[in-house]
Amino acid sequence: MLVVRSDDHLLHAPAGEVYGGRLVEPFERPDRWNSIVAALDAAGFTDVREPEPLDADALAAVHDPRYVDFLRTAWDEWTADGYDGDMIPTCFPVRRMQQHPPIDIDGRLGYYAFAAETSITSGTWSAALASAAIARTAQGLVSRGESAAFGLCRPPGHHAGLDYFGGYCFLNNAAVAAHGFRESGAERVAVLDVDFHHGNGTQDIFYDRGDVFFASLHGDPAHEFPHFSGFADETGIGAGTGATCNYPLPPGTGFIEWSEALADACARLVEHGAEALVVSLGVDTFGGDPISSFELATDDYSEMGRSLGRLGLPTVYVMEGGYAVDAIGVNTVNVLVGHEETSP
Ligand code: 6XA
Ligand code: ZN
Repeated sequence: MLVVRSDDHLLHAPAGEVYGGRLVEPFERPDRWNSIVAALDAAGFTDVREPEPLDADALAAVHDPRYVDFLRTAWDEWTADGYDGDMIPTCFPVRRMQQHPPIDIDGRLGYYAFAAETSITSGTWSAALASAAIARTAQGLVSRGESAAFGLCRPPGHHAGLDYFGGYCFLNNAAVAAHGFRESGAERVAVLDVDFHHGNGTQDIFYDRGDVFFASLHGDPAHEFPHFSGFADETGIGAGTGATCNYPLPPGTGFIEWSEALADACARLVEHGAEALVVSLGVDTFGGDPISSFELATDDYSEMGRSLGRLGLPTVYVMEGGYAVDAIGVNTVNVLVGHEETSP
């Protein structure tokens, strides 16, 4: 399987993350990438490509252009206002407040954020753009005939919605790939999100579209981030009615129960007629993950990959979460190897 990756991820390295009332070392940090690359190298995934530059239309198709402009200029506006720390949102437009972006950058930061653990730094825009370009490049390679590709995206993307960031995500890489498949001729596309957290951003972007089916298996938002999205009764709207499918699962979920949900999600996406598949691949479902509560084991990821490969669809994997840094490489690679074992 081809791998698409870029050193530009290094440009995004916030100094801290708001967690448990403290500013701690971010869980989503550059050495995650090193762990995955080391495991890819060890497993012989040597066909590595750099991302091609992203055309502007690819972002405009899945994000509000005003939000993209905000991300592009945010750091310069922040420093022009005299600030020099990372941009951490602190004020949000909650119920019964005005829902429009103010002029000053502090206000716009809160307007476009949905969570405060995610900072914007001097290099965040460049890193996020490269990450989205990785997803688009991987999709392009698959649309041109590769059976599957892995986009080692960092920062991740599945929490980034039409016009908001949070959960370590800025641009929605999976959505860029899914829309890319549509542009390349697939009538129907599926995004399957196996990260521990609900892919609220991907759901948001495709919620009213019938051409992109979205399924997510995740920690029940009654207990887990992103708290306000990912419940089973969120099933799509308008033309997208029935094309969103959520599997909220309880803390302590192990691979047997998780696999039952996966089988159901796979049956649904086949039923939907998907001609191409984007997998939001987070491995924070691992039992040793420091911020999650599922109990998957390293070998389970091989079986997960075999199940996904059996779908026989042109597939792009995009990297999402996973924070047990020593284990995420092998867990990720196990999925890709499993996929190759069973895909036609
Ligand atoms: C914030 C937790 C963010 C989790 C982000 C993630 N306390 N998403 O892994 O997949
Ligand atoms: Zn996650």
